[in-house]
Amino acid sequence: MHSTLNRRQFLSVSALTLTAAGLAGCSTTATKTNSFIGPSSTAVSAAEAKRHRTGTIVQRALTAEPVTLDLGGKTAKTWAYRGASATKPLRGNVGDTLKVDFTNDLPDPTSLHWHGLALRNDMDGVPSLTQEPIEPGGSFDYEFTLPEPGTFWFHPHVGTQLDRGLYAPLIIDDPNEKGDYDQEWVIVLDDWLDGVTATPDEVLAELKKGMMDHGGMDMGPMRMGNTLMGATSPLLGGDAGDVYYPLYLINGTPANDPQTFSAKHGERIRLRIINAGGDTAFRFGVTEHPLTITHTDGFPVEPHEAESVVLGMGERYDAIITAGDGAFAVVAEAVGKQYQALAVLRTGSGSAPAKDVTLPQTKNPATAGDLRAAGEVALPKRGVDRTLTLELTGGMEKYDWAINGKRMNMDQPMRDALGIADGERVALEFKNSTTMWHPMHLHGHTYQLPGGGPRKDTSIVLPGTTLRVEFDADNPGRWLTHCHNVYHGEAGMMTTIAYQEN
Ligand SMILES: [Cu+2]
Repeated sequence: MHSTLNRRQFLSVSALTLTAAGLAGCSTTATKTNSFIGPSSTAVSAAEAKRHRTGTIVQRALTAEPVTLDLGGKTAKTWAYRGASATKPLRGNVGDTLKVDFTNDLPDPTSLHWHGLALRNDMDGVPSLTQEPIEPGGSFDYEFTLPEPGTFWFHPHVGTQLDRGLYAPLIIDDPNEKGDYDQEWVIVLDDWLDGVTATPDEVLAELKKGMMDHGGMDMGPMRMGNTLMGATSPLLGGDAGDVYYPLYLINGTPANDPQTFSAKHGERIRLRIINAGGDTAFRFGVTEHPLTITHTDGFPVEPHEAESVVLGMGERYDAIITAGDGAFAVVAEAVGKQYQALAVLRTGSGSAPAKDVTLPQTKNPATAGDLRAAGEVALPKRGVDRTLTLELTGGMEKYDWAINGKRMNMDQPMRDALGIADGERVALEFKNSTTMWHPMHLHGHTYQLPGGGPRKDTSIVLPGTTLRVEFDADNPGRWLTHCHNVYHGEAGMMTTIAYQEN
């Protein structure tokens, strides 16, 4: 039997739970906790009412359920969505209301998080922070205004679930944008192990047992159980990843069964590339096709030519290519891991590219630091009202990844919350004091990188470096910021940024 909470019921349950969580928290912070705006506050509905709305309702049904996949001849039991997938995105126009009737047919609680959207806080899908977990057999109606056009995606915000098949793109169109291209392909990159070598929960348990520091090894990546030792990359400033994956996928298919994209010679193709991986940065490119990068994390940038581009987990890049004559390899190299995902671009005759085809290495791949925000999305110049320093701490030995030395406990997500006030310009300083890179993600906002850099919601922070970004506090609520390495996040590298009550 399905239990359904309508919006009003869930809001009251949610309010009670948050109060209880605040009281149960450390007594010295209980007062502070209660002075933050909650997801059901009038400030949240007031912010929603101010969003541009078309009046169109896009209604979809989505079910999370156990499935069996054929991955290039390997059978994998996993969890996925009925109603959306890498090749079947959710899609709407900016200003439309997206209504998703979501059912949980998984054996575990779950939620839907809409990655990158500055949406209303009570629809952000973070259990015990913005809503109750959706129990097995339960359902939940997500309903919110699509706030910005661009390439987004969604996944659960519970445990390691996103490293199963639980993800799909959410594409938001701007009907007024004159897209100068003939075709559009959504390209979802993923590292895969679920149901092949282990479940993500088993991997996390293994990682939590701890291991030796695997930096400084120079014999290349070495598998030990489900962990990967010695996977390093100069591009990532050291350790590339912790986890051994037997497969790398483009749109759900591995390199031995590649998807073929068909086009006509000379057509301009917009690629919307999404890294949905759990522990892998990808270097993406198309052989013999320079990329013109036009967007990152949904927001336009000044067009930038590149041979390839690096995406951390959670990042998106849009790029235009002009299709050549023949058959070409669409490659996503698992950075530092010596494997790659593959698809084929075909416009004419010619043999399919070999599985071990490599991207040219004549130029450094593009990263966010090479890009500049398009003028219309640059933040207006103003002084910073508040600076929050988030020191990224922890390591492989104890698997104690944290922010400011504090590991998030999702039973008490407000315990160490950092306060901000509505209307402030906030600087976030991600100071990486670990020996590994982290793709840091902020919910509910899109910050700007320094020096006129791009607007983004997920950024690679290299070891030993500090990345300072700025955003305008214009979306009241309680928002996570965390490492999008799902194992680091789950180990505790998360914190909450919360709007104070006026
Ligand atoms: Cu991390």
